[in-house]
Amino acid sequence: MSLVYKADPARGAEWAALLAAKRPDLPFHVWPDTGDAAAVRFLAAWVPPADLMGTFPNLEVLFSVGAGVDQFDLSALPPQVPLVRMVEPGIIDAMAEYATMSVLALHRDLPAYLVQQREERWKQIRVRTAASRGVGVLGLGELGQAVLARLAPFGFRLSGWSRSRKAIPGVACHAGAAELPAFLAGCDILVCLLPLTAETRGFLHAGLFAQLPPGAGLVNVGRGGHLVQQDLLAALDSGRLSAAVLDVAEPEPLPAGHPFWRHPRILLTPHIASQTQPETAVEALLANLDRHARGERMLGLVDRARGY
Ligand code: NDP
Ligand code: OXD
Repeated sequence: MSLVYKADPARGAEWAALLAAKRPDLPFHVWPDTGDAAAVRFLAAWVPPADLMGTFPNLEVLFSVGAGVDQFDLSALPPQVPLVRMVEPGIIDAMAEYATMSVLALHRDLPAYLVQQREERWKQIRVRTAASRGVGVLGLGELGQAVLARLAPFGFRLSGWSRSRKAIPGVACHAGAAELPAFLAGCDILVCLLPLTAETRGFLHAGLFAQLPPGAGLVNVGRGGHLVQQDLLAALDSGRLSAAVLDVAEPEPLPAGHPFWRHPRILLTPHIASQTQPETAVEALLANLDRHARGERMLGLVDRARGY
């Protein structure tokens, strides 16, 4: 019975050292080394091999090394093989940091000041209080809730939106399509932390931007596929949106010359809002292997019908 890791090899070497110390009885291989493929019961991958079950005929569990699973073709996975996404404190903490940085950057007009600095212009923009600003998070899962908790001490009016109803102290929670307009109307800064599914592809589009307060800011830390790029450019041009922080794009990396690279109102980072941390990820995976061995539900088990 063995475990194969198929993602960034440098981090794979860290996984190898951690697993050798914590579970020396569990043979571990970093792709393209698989050892005896018939002995592989567990695969931790960012992108699985094309012919997954042909490659690993006795696979029992497929783990995503990331929190998202949109890179997996769920219809190609046999029903008996559970797909488990990564729920681990390293990803959650880094996302809370990045989202806080982005919300504060938009709240304190950083994109406008970066433009002014390049133009050698010394011009003050009136400082608005946090209490006068609404910050809303699309997606109230592991990451969305952690982001809201980290933002709470700043004093923004906080709100969130999800498919099923949540109750989070200090956060105005909205649920479902019927409550989306009321949620958007209160978001001076909107953070997208939805998973990318058939329902959420293209979610950040002109019709949604039109429901935000004029001059709202956008943070997309979900997936590039959530955003209709032309609609963002038009909304920035018209002033409907004031600025955007984008950590994800489609495709990644963006091609040379893409308008996002040099747009004065876009802050762009290369999908680094958060990263799986080997130390905590290996702990999370081993805890899930123990649950699996006991026949219990694993943490982060993906519901294939919902796609997340
Ligand atoms: P979760 O599955 O824990 O949470 C997803 C949330 O989105 C849930 O609240 C869910 O609602 C809500 N949701 C999903 N679909 C819909 C819908 N159609 N309508 C309304 N609400 C919906 O995911 P995580 O918080 O762990 O991660 C979210 C995403 O963040 C990942 O899928 C990934 O794409 C992205 N990510 C980005 C990273 C980066 O570095 N940029 C790093 C890690 C993740 P409900 O609670 O009702 O189910
Ligand atoms: C993830 C990511 O899904 O890094 O974990 O985007």
